[in-house]
Amino acid sequence: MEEAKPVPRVGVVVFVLKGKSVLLGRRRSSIGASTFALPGGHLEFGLSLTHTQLYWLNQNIFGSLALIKYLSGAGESFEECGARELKEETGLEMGKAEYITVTNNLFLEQPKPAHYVTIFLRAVLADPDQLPQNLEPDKCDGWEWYEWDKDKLPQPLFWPLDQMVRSGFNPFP
Ligand code: 8DG
Ligand code: MG
Ligand code: MG
Repeated sequence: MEEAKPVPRVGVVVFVLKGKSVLLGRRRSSIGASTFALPGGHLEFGLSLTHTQLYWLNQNIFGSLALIKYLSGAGESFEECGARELKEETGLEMGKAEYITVTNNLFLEQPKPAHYVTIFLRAVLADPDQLPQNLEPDKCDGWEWYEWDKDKLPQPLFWPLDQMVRSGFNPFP
């Protein structure tokens, strides 16, 4: 069988802000292994229906996007994705969140090269006292708060994040 051609994917990652600090974890995943990165993951179509069923719904309920989303689970928003990934990876409940920037990253150093358009959100916690847990220990060594100061951030940072720090980017409003 012919090998499928790679396509870009969408990542959604979250600067969880607490005081002067952000939440970082050392990755175990193949992309960026052993570097410190933000919580986050892939934007999902979230489809519990087949394409045919989804098309039928769209034709028959007069294109009400809210109702189609409700019935099928399709079409995750950036904020829904960020909140879901944060919860899956750390157990934390995301509070108020907003989009801050997007980057276009090519990861060629992998046996399976990847291309990600990465959406960055900033968010606060729903409950500022809630503690992060390492819920995916196969993908991350653990989560800690690190002060946003280029001399105090842990090293090495995941390179997309490292590039942002070097460019003087600041996730705080
Ligand atoms: P999932 O199965 O839970 O959906 O995916 P994941 O295993 O949690 O995905 P991920 O690798 O953590 O995130 C998806 C991609 O987003 C990652 O491979 C590359 C891109 N990405 C960046 N910067 C960052 C970052 O700081 N943190 C994370 N987690 N991903 C990032 O470009
Ligand atoms: Mg994930
Ligand atoms: Mg992840």
